[in-house]
Amino acid sequence: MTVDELTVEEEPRILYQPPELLADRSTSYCPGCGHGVVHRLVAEVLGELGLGPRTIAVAPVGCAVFAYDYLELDFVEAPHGRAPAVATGIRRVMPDAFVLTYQGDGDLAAIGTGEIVHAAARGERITAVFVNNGIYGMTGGQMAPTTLVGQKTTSCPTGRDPAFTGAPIPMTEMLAVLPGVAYAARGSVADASSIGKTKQYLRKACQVQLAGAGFAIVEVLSTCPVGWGLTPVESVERLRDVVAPVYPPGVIVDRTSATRGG
Ligand SMILES: Cc1ncc(C[n+]2csc(CCOP(=O)(O)OP(=O)(O)O)c2C)c(N)n1
Repeated sequence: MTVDELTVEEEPRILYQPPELLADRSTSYCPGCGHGVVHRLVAEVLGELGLGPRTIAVAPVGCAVFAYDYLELDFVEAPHGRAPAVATGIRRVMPDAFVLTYQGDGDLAAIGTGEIVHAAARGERITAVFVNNGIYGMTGGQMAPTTLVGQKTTSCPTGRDPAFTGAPIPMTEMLAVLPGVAYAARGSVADASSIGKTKQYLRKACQVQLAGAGFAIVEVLSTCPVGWGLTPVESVERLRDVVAPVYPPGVIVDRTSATRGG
């Protein structure tokens, strides 16, 4: 075989391009943090649906807030827990906007419980992304309502005791019983397959808003290696083997097609 015969004449195939809505900058998230994966999925879905220019995203306090640094979207920062209330106002005065909230579990399931419950109950036409890493990441790894039984955190160093602090709250299942919730699903960043499914859930949750069908939420089980005291690899293993059995991924309710479960 001659060198000429070895020459590749075809144009190189592009296998992957970063989504246009993801900013081209280095991250300030900790190594192994799941927020970056969720950002990429949000950027991909909004880009594929052509929603970037009309999206107004709302992120509150917590590591979630840095989304405004990495997503090329218009953002409003809400006070801790208040993203669904701020999003409601935006949605009602700007009916043509696509409104997305991006909240952590300390934010959505603790200080912001009232806001998310009532936004869901009203069937607000917003798409909520709920990143559940099981602790308060930004402030040093304290217990959240989602912390697993027995899990050690900086505010329950001997492990969460349900006799003292109650059982973990399955927020998305709780919200899913409300008739205003058109779609609720739970994904995970544990592995490539879970990430692919999470993208499908996010896409559907955006389409629900476009169809005016009601409130849509996607919880994403995520990692916080620094807060959990684990390496990034140990964190995804824990997410898959310990966290996901307690919070099973899948579609929790889909009232747009009158099916439940799955
Ligand atoms: C009103 C108010 N209370 C408390 C705080 C302190 N605070 C900042 S972030 C945070 C927890 C965020 O946790 P979570 O929503 O789970 O996000 P993560 O950082 O884990 O992604 C708290 C309690 C605050 N900024 N404002």
